[in-house]
Amino acid sequence: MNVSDRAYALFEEQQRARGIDLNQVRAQLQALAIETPSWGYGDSGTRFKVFQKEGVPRNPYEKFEDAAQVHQVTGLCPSVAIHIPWDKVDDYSKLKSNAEGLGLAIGAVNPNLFQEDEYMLGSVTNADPAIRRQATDHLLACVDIAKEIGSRDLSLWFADGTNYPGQGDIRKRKAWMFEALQAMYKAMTPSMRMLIEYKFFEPAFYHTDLADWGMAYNYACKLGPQAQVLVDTGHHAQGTNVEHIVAYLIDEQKLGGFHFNSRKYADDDLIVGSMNPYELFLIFYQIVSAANDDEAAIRSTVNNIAYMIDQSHNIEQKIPAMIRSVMNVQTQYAKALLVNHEEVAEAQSRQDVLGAEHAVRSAYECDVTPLLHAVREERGLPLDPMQAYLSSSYGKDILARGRGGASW
Ligand code: PSV
Ligand code: MN
Repeated sequence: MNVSDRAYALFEEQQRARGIDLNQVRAQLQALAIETPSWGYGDSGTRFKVFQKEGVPRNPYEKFEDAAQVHQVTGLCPSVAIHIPWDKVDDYSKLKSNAEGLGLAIGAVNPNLFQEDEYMLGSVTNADPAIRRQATDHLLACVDIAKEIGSRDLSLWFADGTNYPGQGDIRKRKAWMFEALQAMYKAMTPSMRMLIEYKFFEPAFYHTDLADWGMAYNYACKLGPQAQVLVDTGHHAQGTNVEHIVAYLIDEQKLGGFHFNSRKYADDDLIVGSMNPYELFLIFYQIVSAANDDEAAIRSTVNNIAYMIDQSHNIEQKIPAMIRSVMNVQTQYAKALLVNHEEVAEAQSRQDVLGAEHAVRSAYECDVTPLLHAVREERGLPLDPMQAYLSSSYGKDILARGRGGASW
C-alpha cells in the first residue's frame, strides 16, 4: 500500500464512522462539471486600466485552446461559455467543431449589451425605441447562435440602470425589460433555458434595472418554466446570505445556474473560495441537501444547475488562476458531500442548535485531499492539477502569441 492508498484507507474509515458512504460521494464528484468563461482567458483590467499580458489568446479559437488546458489537468471543465460580440466569429459551426476537437463543448451563450456606444443610457430599457430594437435584435441573434451550436443556456446580464434620481422612468424601464425578455423567450426552442442574472450596482449606481434575485425571479416566473435565475456570487451586498437565496430558488425550481467569483471585488475578478471558502461550502450544502429531496422536480432543478466561473483575472496568470478556481469549487463541493444529513435532521428535531451546527461544520473541517486524489486517480488525471500545468511547457509556448491579445 503506498502513501496515498494509506491516506485514502484512513479517510474512508473516518468517513464510515461519520456515517458517510464514499462510493456515492465519489460518483457525485465524478459528475461535477464547471464551465469556464471565454472572457476569463483574454486581457482584462479594472475600470482604470486593461493590462496587456504576454501570451493572451488573440481570438476565440485560442481562448478555447487555453480552456482545454484547464480541462486537461482538472477533468472538470468540459465546456466554455461565450460572450457575443466578444467571441463573434464568421462561422459558429467551425468554432464548435474546433472546440470538440479540443475535447470541449460550447456552453452558455451570453449576449453582450454593454459594449456599443448606443447603450450608454441603457440597452433594452433605453428610452429610444430604435436602441431598444437593436438590443432586442441582438438577443434574438444570440438565440440563433445557440440554436446553431446546440447550446442549451442563454445567460443574460444587463448593465442597464441610471445614475441619478429622475434620470429614467423606472416603471417604464421595467416594462421595456419584460418586453425584450419575452421576445427572446418566445424565440427559444423548448429545450433552451434563459438564465437571468442580477447585480445591485455597477456600472449604474442609482438604480439597476435588474438589481436583485427577487426581480430576476419575478421576470422568470412571468416568462415561464424555461426562465430561471442565475446567481453570480459576487453580485450581493456584503453580509447577504447567498446560500439562503440558493435554497429559496431551488425550492421554487428557479435556480438555473451560478457565476462563481469572490464578493470581495463585487464582481468577476477574484478567485472563488479564496476569501470565504465556508460560504462556498454552505452554498453546496444547500444544493446537496436538495439533491436528496423527495420531490422529483427539486432533484431535477439541482441536477440541471449550470456551474460557471465568471472571473477575468487581472494580476494573476490566467490559466493557473482558472485551475485554482475550479479546484476550490471541487474542494468545497467534496466537503459538502460529507455532511451527514440524518445527523443534521436529528439535531434539528431535538432543537439542538449547536448539535446541528456541528453536524454541518464537521464536514467542512474534513481534509478531503485523499478523496480528491482518489477521484483524480480513477480518471487518470494528475493528482495535483496545478503542478501538472506548471510543469508543462504550455505557459511558455503561448508567449509566442506576444502581447495585445483579445480583451475580455
Ligand atoms: C457582470 O458584472 C457579469 O457578472 C456578467 O455575468 C457579465 O456577462 C460578465 O460579468 C462580464 O464579465
Ligand atoms: Mn456574472
